[in-house]
Amino acid sequence: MANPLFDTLFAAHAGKKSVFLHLADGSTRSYDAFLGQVARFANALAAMGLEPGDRLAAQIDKSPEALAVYGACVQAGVVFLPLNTAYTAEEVSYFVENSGARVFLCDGARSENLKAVADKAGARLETLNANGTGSFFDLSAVQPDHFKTVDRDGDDLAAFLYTSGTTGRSKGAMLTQTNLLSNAQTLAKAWRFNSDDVLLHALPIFHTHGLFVATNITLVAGGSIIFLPKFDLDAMFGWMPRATTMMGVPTFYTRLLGDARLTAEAVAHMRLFVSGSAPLLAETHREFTDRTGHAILERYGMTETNMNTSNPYEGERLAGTVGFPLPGIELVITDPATGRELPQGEIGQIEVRGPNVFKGYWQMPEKTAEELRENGFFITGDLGLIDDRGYVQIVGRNKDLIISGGYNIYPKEIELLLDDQPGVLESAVIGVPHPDFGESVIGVLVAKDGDTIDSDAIKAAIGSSLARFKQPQRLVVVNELPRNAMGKVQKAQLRETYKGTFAK
Ligand code: MCA
Ligand code: AMP
Repeated sequence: MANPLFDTLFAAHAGKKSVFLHLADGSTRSYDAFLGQVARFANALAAMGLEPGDRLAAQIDKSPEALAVYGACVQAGVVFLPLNTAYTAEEVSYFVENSGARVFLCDGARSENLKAVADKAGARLETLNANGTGSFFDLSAVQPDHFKTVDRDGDDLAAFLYTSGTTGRSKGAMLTQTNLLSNAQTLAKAWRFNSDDVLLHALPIFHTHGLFVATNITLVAGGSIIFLPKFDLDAMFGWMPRATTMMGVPTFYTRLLGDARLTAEAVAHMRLFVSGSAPLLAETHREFTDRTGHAILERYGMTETNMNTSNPYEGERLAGTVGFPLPGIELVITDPATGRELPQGEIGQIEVRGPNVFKGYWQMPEKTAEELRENGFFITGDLGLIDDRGYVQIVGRNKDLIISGGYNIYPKEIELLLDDQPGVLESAVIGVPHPDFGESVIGVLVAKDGDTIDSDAIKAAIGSSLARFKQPQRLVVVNELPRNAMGKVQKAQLRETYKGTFAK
């Protein structure tokens, strides 16, 4: 037996003195030092009594140690559950409880606030701070830097990533070792990653993009990462001359384009720019090529599937498309009503099948059955077509979802909160174009008969429950919501009405 994910991504680099991480302060972390930290953390997990298959939830800032927690979970066979650092205690509480996490790692500054969350869920609370210190680090400091890797099968779970649903209730997507490993290997090959690559990494590491796509690919290739705490234009331009590749959400690209420092000379050392997590406007793609000579490579993925399609490394990277299905991954367009496959060129729902597709939603067999067909095809909820050259185009969504700056926001979750506010009869939450975030959130409210709505009071009230990035940028009060003959709220009409709200 072995542990395919750990053996390939981590153990393969044992003893290497070469740089794995370049840090913002100019220091570096070698592969060897990083793996020592991983092993000490894995020993600490075992010392706490965690067993293979147990879950560890982590709401911690981006740091080399945070990345080492991921490695330690893989080595110890523990299922890693990273959480957005913007989530409120109320939001986190659901994930920790629902996953049955035995350990919950948080930042020391938030531990007082989150103690009740851990206690309620029966999880052990430990801290890990952005500078690498904390009670979990202390536990690990006395541990040896060798750990006997726990045997795992490709079908065993490696991570849970929560993704919201149209009902407003988040679902834990169960990702196996094979899901993560197959995708990392496929992408490393497709995008020609090698040990000389230096990836400019400014994404958060609690989502698929920053953790699995960016980090796992670099680990497969044995390259190095410029590991920045967050996206910051000065840091990006400062480090760019030392990087060979960058991955980002469309907001990264529009922000780079908005800065006069983006020139062909500034990116002369780069061989590849990748974009994903949200639609990249064709206009952004073209402007970037005009300014730098680089055609951004756009790809398409999901939490449940990792990456499904990619524009070609060699060959035309077509603006407004997400390229071709990756090797080993099937993609079909089907009729949403019948599930039957549609001819090339017709718009329908996108379904995918392959080793990248997750195992199902944690303890939600009905939800899993609704989206994951018995024949292995996953219904993505995205609408698209395959053009006459085989390029996949995403034309819309069959699910009520807003993507703001690469973060997914499910209107239902916000509507449920708004509907509970004083004076509110009902609400509709929509996404409208935003020059920086791609889309931004607007809440449309209807008052109860004879009541008035205090928008400021509502904004303040929902602030403690809802992560900042999900909060409506604007609340508007209307007499009634537009409905069709069936009584369904016409969100398309609302989006049309408010589309100019954030125009440049
Ligand atoms: C921050 N804020 C936001 C967002 N981010 N508001 C709306 N949408 C956002 N995405 C708010 C904060 O709450 C704060 O509000 C203010 O903006 C400044 O916060 P700061 O942290 O300084 O923000 P920023 O540096 O401007 O961040 C914008 C960002 C960041 C760089 C675009 O959101 C980001 O790194 N996004 C990447 C997300 C990502 O990795 N997605 C991948 C998902 P206030 O001032 O009011 O307090 S994985 C996925 O989707 C699939 C699998 C795939 O295909 O990859
Ligand atoms: P998540 O559930 O956070 O993994 O978000 C996945 C969703 O992001 C997909 O279902 C798409 O709607 C969207 N997405 C990801 N990449 C792209 C892309 N390149 N173009 C358009 N939408 C994308």
